[in-house]
Amino acid sequence: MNRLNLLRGASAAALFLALVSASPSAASAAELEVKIDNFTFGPQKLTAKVGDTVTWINEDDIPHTVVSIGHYRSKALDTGDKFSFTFTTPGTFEYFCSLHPHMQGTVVVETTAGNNATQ
Ligand SMILES: [Cu+2]
Repeated sequence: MNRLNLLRGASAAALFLALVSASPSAASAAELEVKIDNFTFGPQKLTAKVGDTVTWINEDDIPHTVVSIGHYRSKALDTGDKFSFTFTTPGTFEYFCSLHPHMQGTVVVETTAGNNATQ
């Protein structure tokens, strides 16, 4: 498996990801980014696949959080801070900033089976 060669040099985080990925469909896991700036998540709606990791980066000059009730909750992110979450189930995950609840975004997580061409 080529995948094992990749993982051998990777971080413990990647190894953890491989261990928690019960399904082989997570083999093409990607790293996606959402930037926080000017009280806005960008892109506001992100499409990911099961197994993908989304990292939010606060590029604003005030703290923000990333909260998806029942799924994940970041601490207050200062400027330059990051928060990552790996999506292991398909679905539509709406989130917001608990400090500024009008700041909202969505991550749509699709299954990977037969659907690898679009982003
Ligand atoms: Cu905020």
